[in-house]
Amino acid sequence: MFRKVLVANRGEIALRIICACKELQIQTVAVYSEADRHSLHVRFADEAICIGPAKSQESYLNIPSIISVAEIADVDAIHPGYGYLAESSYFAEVCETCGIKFIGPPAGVIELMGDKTRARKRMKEAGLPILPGTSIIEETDVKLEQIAEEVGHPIILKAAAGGGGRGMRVVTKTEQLHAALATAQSEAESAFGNSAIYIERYMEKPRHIELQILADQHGNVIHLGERECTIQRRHQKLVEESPSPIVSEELRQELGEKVVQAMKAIDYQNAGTVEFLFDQDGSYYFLEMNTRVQVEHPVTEMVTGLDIVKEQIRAAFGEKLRFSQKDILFCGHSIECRINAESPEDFTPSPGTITAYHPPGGPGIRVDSAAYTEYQVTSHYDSLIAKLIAHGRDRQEALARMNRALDLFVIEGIQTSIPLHKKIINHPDFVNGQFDTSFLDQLAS
Ligand code: MV4
Repeated sequence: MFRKVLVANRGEIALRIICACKELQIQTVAVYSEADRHSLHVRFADEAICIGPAKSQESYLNIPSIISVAEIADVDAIHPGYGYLAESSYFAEVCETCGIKFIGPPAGVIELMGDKTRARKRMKEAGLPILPGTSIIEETDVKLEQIAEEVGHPIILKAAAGGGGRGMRVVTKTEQLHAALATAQSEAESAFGNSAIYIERYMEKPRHIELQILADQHGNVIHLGERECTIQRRHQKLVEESPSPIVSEELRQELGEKVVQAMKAIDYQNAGTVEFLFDQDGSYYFLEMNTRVQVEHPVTEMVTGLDIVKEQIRAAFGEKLRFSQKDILFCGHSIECRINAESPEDFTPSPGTITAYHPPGGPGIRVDSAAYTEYQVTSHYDSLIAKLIAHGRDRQEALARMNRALDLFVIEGIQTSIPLHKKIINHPDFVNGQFDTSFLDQLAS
């Protein structure tokens, strides 16, 4: 097994990766910014090295600094977590060149999935249904209107280098098309340094459901079922669960088989997530793929009993998957609430010092967090302070546990999304499992 791993991240996910390494008896090296000197990932790693100032660009995104630390500390591998460099094919390539194992898929696969139009085309060839759409379009394309008509209104403009919902624009009338395209292109250029835009048929009130997959370096691929991620606000997920209330055992098997086949077709390796949009009539379409461990991976861990981060490390080392699909059993139901430091009024970030912190525990409760009393939430980083995960024999028990855990979660000194989470999980539509992407808009009004 690897002797030493560098954790190229901060916060709860850095801690989560350190936990996995400890269980595998792997030494860890933390990297941290000047703002994170007193962080728990620094305390619990075997070694910790400062890589720059608070600004992410100069620290957690600073490839030369991170590679220097990897060389000096003599690590075998780097785990990128999520965000930051996790989906940088360039970073994965630099690691490969330096003889450091990047814990994730090969650079070429990250690059393929990072281009959302290439990913669509490749996944269609591999047998996944996709929405009607185009490859990259140009302002100067003759008969742009005709292309849009063929795709079918309403349409949505998306950034080819985007993902996760950023830089999307819905167009309902042909007359708006040219203006919308120009805006989308300039937004994509400033957000991703790439102005490429493609068109997709717009699905109204969909559900977002994703499949977790695991693949080794020997051609074996399995899926770990789905996660329901429809409850989002401004493309930030707030509540996730597994299984989805609308996925039957037959559908899970059908989706799983298709996704495993598609992943084999691209020689996928390591953990990954394939996202789908589900329509009201039950039809589903490939949306995009995330080539990293995701924030919401714990709900899958709770229902499968697997440790996805340890599996990522084992796969990256070259071990064979120790399970075949029939060994994966789904047990009970799990729900995650992402507790953010934010104002309940306008949902803006609420930085400050946590003056009291007491996380809930007890049967069926898990908290993934790097917070503590006196912890300073800074505006330099994202506002996630804890992931509260409940597990129960069924959805009803998971919900009851989540409810009491939200009641017993003490976080003082800053404002949090806990009141909003209580409102969401007690709403009749959520309790009944009947919701779509408009759920939060309706909750607010
Ligand atoms: C869409 C869509 C409707 N039609 N694509 C948002 C997240 C990103 N991964 C893709 N997103 C969407 N893509 C087509 N063709 C609607 C959304 C969308 C959404 C999806 C899932 C959950 C919440 C959402 C909120 C707004 C938009």
